[in-house]
Amino acid sequence: MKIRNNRQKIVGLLAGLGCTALVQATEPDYSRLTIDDALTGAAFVVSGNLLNNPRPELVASAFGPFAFGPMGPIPPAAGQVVMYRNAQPGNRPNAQLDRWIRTNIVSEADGITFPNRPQIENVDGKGDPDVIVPGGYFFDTFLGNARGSITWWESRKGGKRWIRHDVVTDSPFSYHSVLFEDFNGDDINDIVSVGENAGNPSNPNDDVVEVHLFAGDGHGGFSAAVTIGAGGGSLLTAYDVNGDGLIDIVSPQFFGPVAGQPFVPPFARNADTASFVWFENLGSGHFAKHAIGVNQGPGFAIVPVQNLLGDGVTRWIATNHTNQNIPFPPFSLYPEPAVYEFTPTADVRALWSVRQLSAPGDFPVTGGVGQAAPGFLAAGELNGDGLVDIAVSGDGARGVFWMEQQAGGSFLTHQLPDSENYGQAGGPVIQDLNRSNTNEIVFSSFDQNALSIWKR
Ligand SMILES: [Ca+2]
Ligand SMILES: [Ca+2]
Ligand SMILES: [Ca+2]
Ligand SMILES: [Ca+2]
Repeated sequence: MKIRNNRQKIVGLLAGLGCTALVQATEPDYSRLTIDDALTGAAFVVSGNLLNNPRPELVASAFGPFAFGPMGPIPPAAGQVVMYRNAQPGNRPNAQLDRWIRTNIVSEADGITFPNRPQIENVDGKGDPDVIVPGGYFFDTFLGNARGSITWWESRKGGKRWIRHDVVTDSPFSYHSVLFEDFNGDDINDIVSVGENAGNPSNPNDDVVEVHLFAGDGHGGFSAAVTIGAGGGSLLTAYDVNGDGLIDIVSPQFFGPVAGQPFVPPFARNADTASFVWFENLGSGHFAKHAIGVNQGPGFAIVPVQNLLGDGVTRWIATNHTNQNIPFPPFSLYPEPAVYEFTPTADVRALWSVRQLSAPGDFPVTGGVGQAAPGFLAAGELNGDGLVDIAVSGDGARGVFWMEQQAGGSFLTHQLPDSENYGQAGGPVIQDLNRSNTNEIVFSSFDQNALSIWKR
C-alpha cells in the first residue's frame, strides 16, 4: 500500500508535468465491473459481432450448478449459452459498459451437458452469424454417460430466436472447441474438433483422444465424424503454419501420452508426448502431426500473436497446466505453471524455439490433484505504451493476470485488481468494447459464477 501511495504521488506529479503517456504506461488503472453475478458454472467467454449493430456482443457458456455426492462433484446435465448485448444503442465513443441485455442462445431445457467454448461463424452462409457449441465433460464416460455433443444455433430475427441443429449428440467424446474452415479440400467449410474421452480420472492410460472432421455440405449439414489424427487437445487454433494455402490445426495436448512426458528421455519425446503440436494439412483430408514443444508438461493453450515483439514476426503464446503442490509423479516432475513463447524455426516441422515469459512463482496453484495453472490467454495492448501485452487466466491460481511487455521483450506479471478468488476463469477477451480507444479485458469465473470486465 505504501509503495502504491508513493507511486500515486509520482503519477500525480508526472500528470502535472503533462507526461500522461508515461503515466498510463506504468500504471494502467483497471477496475472490475461485473456484468453478471449469477452465471452459474461460468465456463467460456468469446466476443463477436452477432447482431446487425456496430458494437460487439459477448457470448458466454456456463455449466450450471454442481451437486455433491459420495463420489465427489456431480456434473450438471445441462448448461446454457448466453449472449450479452450492450444496452446503449448506436456507436458513440465511450459507451457505458455496465448494462448488457441477456438473450439465451442455449437454455437448460435444451439439455446440452457442459457447453464449452462457443464459436461464432456463419454456418449456413445466410443471414446473421450463428453459434457453434461444442459440449461434453472429460470424465463423463466414467460416470456411465455419453453426453458429448456439437450443435450449431442458427440466428433468426436478428438474434432474437436461435434454431438448434445437431452435428453430433450422445457421444462418449467431449468436445471443447471447434474450427470452421475447409479441411478436406472441397472449398466447403467443415467442422474440426478434438474428441476427448478421459476415462477413469485416476488412470492416465485409458484416455482416448482423436481429431474429428465433420465434413460440411455448405448448407449447415455435416457428415458423421471421420478421425483424421490421434491426440491433440481441447482448445484448437486454425492457422496456415507452413504458408502453403492449406489451413493447419494447432493444438495443446493435455490428456493422453503427454501425461507420461517426464518418463520419456528428452531425445525420445515425439509428437505424441509433446506439450504442443500442429497437424499439417496435406490436402484431401490427410494430416501429419508435428511436435512444437516437448518439455512443457501437459499443455493448455497455444495461440498466434502477430508482431508480438514489434519485429513483424508472428509468435505463439502458450500455457502449460501444472500444479507445484503435488508431491508425487508424474505431477511433481512437470515444469512449474508457466506462460511460454514459441517461434517457428526455418524448418517449421522441427521443434520451435521456446522462451518462458513468466517468472517462477507467478501462478501459485491452490489445491491438489485436479487443480492446475495457468489457463487460457490472449494478447493485446493493455497499458497504452504501444507494446503488446498478454492477459491470462490463473485458473487453479485463483486470480486473473496481465503480463506487461517491457522494453527488450521481457514480460512482467501483474494480478488484475479485485480478482482474488476469481478462479477457474474463462476468456480472456481483449477488445475495445465501447470505442473508448482502450481495450477492455473480459473473463468469466467458474469459482464466482461471474462475468466481469476489467476497464480503464
Ligand atoms: Ca470441406
Ligand atoms: Ca498449411
Ligand atoms: Ca503494452
Ligand atoms: Ca474500451
